[in-house]
Amino acid sequence: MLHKKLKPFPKDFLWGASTSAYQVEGASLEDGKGPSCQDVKTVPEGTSDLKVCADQYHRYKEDIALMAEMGFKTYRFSISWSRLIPEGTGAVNPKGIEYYNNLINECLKYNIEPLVTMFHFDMPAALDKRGSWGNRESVDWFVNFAKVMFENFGDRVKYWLTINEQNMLTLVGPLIGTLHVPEGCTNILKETYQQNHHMMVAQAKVMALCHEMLPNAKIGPAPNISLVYPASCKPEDMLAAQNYNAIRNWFYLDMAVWGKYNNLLWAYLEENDATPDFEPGDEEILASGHPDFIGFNYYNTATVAASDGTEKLDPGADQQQARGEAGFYRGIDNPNLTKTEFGWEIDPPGFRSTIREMYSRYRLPMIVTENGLGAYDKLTEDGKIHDPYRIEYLRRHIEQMHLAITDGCEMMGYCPWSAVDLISTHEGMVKRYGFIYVDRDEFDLKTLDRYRKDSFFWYKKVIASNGEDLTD
Ligand code: BGP
Repeated sequence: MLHKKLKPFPKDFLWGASTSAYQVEGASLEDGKGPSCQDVKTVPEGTSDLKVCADQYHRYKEDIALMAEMGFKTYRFSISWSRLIPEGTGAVNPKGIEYYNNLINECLKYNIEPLVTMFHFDMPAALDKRGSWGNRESVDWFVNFAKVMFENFGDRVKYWLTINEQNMLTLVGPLIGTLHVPEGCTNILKETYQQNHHMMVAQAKVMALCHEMLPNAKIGPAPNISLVYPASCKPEDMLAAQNYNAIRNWFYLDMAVWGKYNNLLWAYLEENDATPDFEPGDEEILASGHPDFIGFNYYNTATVAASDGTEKLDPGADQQQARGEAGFYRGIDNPNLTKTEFGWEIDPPGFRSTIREMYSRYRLPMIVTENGLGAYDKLTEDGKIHDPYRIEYLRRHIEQMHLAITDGCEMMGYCPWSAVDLISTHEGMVKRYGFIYVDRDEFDLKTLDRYRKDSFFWYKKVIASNGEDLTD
């Protein structure tokens, strides 16, 4: 659709950016924080541990001041479960409450709306030992954690996100250090989807609890959604695209919005003898949780062809790679797209089609909770970071979001990844995403001082013009 005139961004559009606790905070065992699964995992060779990260725990005031300088309307951060409740259940850590109170108040001081992710890849290690999401009790653990957050922060936090990228936890859990597979497990897929089922039940309960405890707050899921293209117009490729769209994308949103298993996903699980067990009452619980909006992370689309029956799951594949599964789909590179330095395809028009598709399926307002470019930024002698590649990437995505708004899609906000440089899920500190540069290397902590990248000044103009001025 070619538009002659673009609709403006909504006037209360939430411009901001994102981080997650275990990737940005550091202070991993300070002030009573218990370890999370991220603190006890073996990090990939050659990458930093997660002890200090960007040290936001000690530098939040400086970081929030810089976000305010950019004109942020919102800051999406996550709350570390084991900072709040060190053992995951039981005693609450007063220092944890204090830290998040300070962080929230600091945001509000500058009229920055806190957008809180409740769970971002960091199960308390104590609960990991008890089976993590594989233990049915995880539903109650998560509901209790949510209650503690609602009670302590619900007077000031209006926007909540439940589970970050539940689809990636399920599809590539071991890569991001989260999937707990019990010893002797003979059907890993069934175990994985059982864990996933517990997360779904927990999410539905928490959405219902939020509406009950905080009637003025809004809550939604935050999956990673990438529209899946067929490799060609061959009908078999289209069927494969529908398969992978269901497995990767729609299942998670069908569940969050309608409380129902996607039929293609269910058929895939049946085929693999991997359907999860339901407890009595689960169907009702799933149907009782309703999001007010959809948060979603978008990095790029995926492309698949028909399976020829020989595909094997590649254990090294990450969040943005369609791997292929015999009988369902074969992941391929899209020859029409370029890639980032870290091998992720770049597809701004795919952002527009992903938004359009989501809106036509669910008709809920949407907020982009991640989008961004990981790159090897360099600090120059005179304290500058020239990142025209990031400006270009973000500009092209914002243009497409603008077109999607003109297409009639309801967008609430845009929070690229990331506000501040932080540690990547599996590629260390060198894969930088921030508007704010952090002076540290992979293993040398240096000064941890903050520097404004060129993209910082550019994004400030974008926000000041409410998305109208995207020039350098
Ligand atoms: C998403 C995660 C983030 C983040 C981002 C970039 O999958 O929600 O936590 O890190 O991707 O990915 P990476 O760090 O692998 O480059």
